[in-house]
Amino acid sequence: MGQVVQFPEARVSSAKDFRDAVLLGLSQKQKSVPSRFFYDARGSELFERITELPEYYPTRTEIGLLKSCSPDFGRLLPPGAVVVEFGSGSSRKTELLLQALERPAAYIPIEISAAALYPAARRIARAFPGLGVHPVLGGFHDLDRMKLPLQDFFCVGFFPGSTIGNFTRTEAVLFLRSVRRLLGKRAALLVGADLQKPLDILLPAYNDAAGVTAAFNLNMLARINRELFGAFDLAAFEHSAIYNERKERIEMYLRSLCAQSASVAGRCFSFEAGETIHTENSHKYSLSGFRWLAARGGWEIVKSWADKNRLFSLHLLT
Ligand code: AVI
Repeated sequence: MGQVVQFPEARVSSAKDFRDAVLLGLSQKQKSVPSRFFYDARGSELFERITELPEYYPTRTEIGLLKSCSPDFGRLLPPGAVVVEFGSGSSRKTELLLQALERPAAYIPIEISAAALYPAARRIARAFPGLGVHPVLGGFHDLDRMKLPLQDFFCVGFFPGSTIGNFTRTEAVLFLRSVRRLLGKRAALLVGADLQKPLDILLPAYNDAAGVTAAFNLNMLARINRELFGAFDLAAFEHSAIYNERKERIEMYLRSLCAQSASVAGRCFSFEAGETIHTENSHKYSLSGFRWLAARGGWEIVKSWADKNRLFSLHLLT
């Protein structure tokens, strides 16, 4: 069995971060709550269910791509690399990358949820004897504060799932620059990015017939009720997901079905009928749009892959 050795913990998102972000977001003209707060235990469970929905093509398409491209990874990336995964969650896709590489030296999963991080790290260590596994508890916001002893290794960053699409373009550029700083010059980065496509495929992926995405979105209010002494009436809000053509992204909202008010952590917020809380952006890239983004983030594309239906893309950057 590979060895699990923990690095010192990075800062973990606290109850105060959640409270401050919710109170600030609900005080704006366009009310909002950052999408990173979707993923409490219930939200993570609902997201796992989303990935299995017939309408939600990204996960299965990306897994298919990771399998079909694996000979390329083995050819393009050097032996003995250290794999650093950002937001590793259950590390399910990582196994495909680790299998494709020649004698990877170590795996460093970086993840905000301890409940996801440590069991996944143990599973990978069991599956890859001889691999050093070093879990780091922390979020994307902590990258600039992190120091990893990577100078002697070629590093392969891994950021699958099109999570980069949940950042605005500015945030995505800053993220790519932070990854470059963390991994150094001798590094590659494998990123999954969802592609632009006809709306009859895209919209159902965020408005599924079984209502799992709606439950995932509404869980944000349930989480506020549970953790911040919130008093949202969940039945008085509905899920909405639209495509913003100009910004090339899905936008998710919670729409108030009537004029109402709700208290959160002792503060009262009013809603007009039809007023929305913005909860998520999910940007969809063209191949050239992603190349532009990578360049601004300090990376160059070595190779890009897409499935035959051009639903999803993987990019190897250096
Ligand atoms: C995690 N992220 C890439 C998902 C997406 O497609 O943007 C989150 C999601 N939101 C609704 N469905 C899935």
